Amino acid sequence: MSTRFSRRTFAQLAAASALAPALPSFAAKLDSSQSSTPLSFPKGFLWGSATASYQVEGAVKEDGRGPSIWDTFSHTPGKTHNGDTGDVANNHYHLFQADIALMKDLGLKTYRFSIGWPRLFPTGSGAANPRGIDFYSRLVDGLLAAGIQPYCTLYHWDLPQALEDKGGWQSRDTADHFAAYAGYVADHLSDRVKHFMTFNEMHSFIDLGYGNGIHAPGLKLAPAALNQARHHVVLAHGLAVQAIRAHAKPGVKVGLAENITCTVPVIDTPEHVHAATIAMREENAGYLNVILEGRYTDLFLSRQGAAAPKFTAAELKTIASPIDFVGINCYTADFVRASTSPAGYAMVPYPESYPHMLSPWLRPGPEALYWAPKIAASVWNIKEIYITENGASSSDIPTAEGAVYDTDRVCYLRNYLTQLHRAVSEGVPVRGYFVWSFMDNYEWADGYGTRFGIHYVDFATQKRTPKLSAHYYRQVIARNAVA
Ligand code: PNW
Repeated sequence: MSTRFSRRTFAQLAAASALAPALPSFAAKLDSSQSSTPLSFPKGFLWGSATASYQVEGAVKEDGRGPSIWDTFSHTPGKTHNGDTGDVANNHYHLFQADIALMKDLGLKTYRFSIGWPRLFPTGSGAANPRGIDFYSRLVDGLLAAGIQPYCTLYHWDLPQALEDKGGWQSRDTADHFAAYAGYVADHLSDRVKHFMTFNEMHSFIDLGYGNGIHAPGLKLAPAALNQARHHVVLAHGLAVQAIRAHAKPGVKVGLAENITCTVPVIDTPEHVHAATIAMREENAGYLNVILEGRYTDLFLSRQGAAAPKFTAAELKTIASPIDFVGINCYTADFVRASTSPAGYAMVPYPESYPHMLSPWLRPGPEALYWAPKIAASVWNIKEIYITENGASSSDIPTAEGAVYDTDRVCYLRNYLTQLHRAVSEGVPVRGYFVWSFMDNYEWADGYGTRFGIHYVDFATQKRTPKLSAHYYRQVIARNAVA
């Protein structure tokens, strides 16, 4: 018999100790009609959910839409799981009214969607296709009628193929075309949409699409070319911010949604917290830091060496055009420790035994939702933050009755929201949270095999079913508290 664990029950142990008399009264205090003390969020906290155009819309050849790099990439043999494409996806293009009804039923306060650039400009520039904006206009009207605030992303990875054919993000011209497209959207939607995000996850689509080639357009650029493409994207962001301001109705807010490196001190001590603070700037130097500070850090430039991007002072000024809010997409924690190296910090690799969700890269680190917004707000003096994505992939096998008990996703969300609550209670200016995703959808190169939704989608019938996590999130929204 193990010496560490006694076979005696807790009750026997308690009875043999001074605890015994206290037990009945302790039990009596538990009131099963009530939940625990609520971890409440401030009044008006925006509970939302997010999707992206190519991941849910389908209807890729309808109403004059031009092809995007994801149409090309997904139709190239061997690039995606099972050869899955977004041709049909969730057929949200046709089912959006029913999806809005489902959002309303859940109690969503806000919905983050993205606009498919090739619907509006089939070849990326030139004459607009009016049927393109018409779809998003109807989507926005439907959301507003349901009492749901639209948060609109302009670029969630579906670059018009015609622009890629001319160099894509390797070409400076693409930045100008993006700004023209952004201005057009502001012209047509800013009477009803009050929050625009230029890009979703520059870091992901540059590194995965142009760096290691596992996403569209599937290129593996050398470091100098990769840095230049990245520079064109941050420049496109700045130009688009200016174009939106020039075309939008007053009061419209502009920001972006970036999967920053979410630095978390390995231990909550001043030296490691300091290291995580330095790392926040340096690990995000090519993206959020240059956008918010208007300069590439010395360490970034020296780390890139001869491969550093070529830029002008005027470009840096454009890149740093003031924005109103920052969206943080947060899935994992990036652990940081203090170091005596010149950088002053070191990233801590994940041990092999670290658990992950269905996606191997998705290793839960709930403290990221405490530290990342807190450190970002202090480093860059940000006044308005949204968690524009947070969520998890789960195996999501329906029971015979069709229920999906995604308890792992519920635990993930509860743990992250508890940490977010901690940040908000300390006054970190997080104004809203968007769970990724509202429903299972086309998970890029992982196709339909990887599910992130809080609604289960049967892709053969397009039936949507709330998972346990949707019921959970409904409680969070209704109580405005961690449930
Ligand atoms: C984000 N990684 O992508 C995107 O914004 C969504 O479109 C996507 O569906 C969601 O997260 C879930 O993956 C990421 O490898 C893709 O670290 C890959 C990574 C991170 C984010």
